[in-house]
Amino acid sequence: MSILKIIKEPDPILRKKSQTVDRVDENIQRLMNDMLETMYNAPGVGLAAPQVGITKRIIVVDCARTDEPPAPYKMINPELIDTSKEEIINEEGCLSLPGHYADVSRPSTARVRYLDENGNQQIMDTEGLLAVCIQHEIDHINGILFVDHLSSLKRNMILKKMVKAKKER
Ligand code: GNR
Ligand code: NI
Repeated sequence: MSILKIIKEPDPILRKKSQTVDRVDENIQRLMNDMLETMYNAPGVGLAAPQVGITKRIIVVDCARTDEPPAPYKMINPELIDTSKEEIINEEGCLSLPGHYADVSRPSTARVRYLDENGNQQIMDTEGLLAVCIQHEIDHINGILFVDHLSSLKRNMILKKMVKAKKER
């Protein structure tokens, strides 16, 4: 396993729409294991393939609390097939926008369909932080960042700070 480099804003890769995976092979399985290791090392509760420079529709999440056993999920071609009308507001952060946090409103429950690491279709009903996190990761594979859900004033303030931070690194 290896820890991958996490791409930060501004980088055009983060704005690309990721490609559907048509075959789940050993390379995809290795990538997902590396993504989980990279996510735990960061640390974070989710990671999408474009954040490590690979524009494929792959996400990993683990939203277990620290007092619970690990609950990693590897999801290929994840799709939201149903979301609640009711929304919840959660403070979000992103490993590609380090140091920036803001309240985001999203559907409070989501039904997600995906392929697991063996290429088998799964359907999972999610709520709470897991539902939020999966929606945040599916946004990434569509080239969307959590700041896109904010007012343009708040979004531009964060994006400008990221441009300035890049010049200083
Ligand atoms: O680590 C993360 N925490 C988080 C908190 C609230 C909502 C979403 C997230 S995902 C984020 C890691 C990340 O950037 N994933 O793409
Ligand atoms: Ni993110």
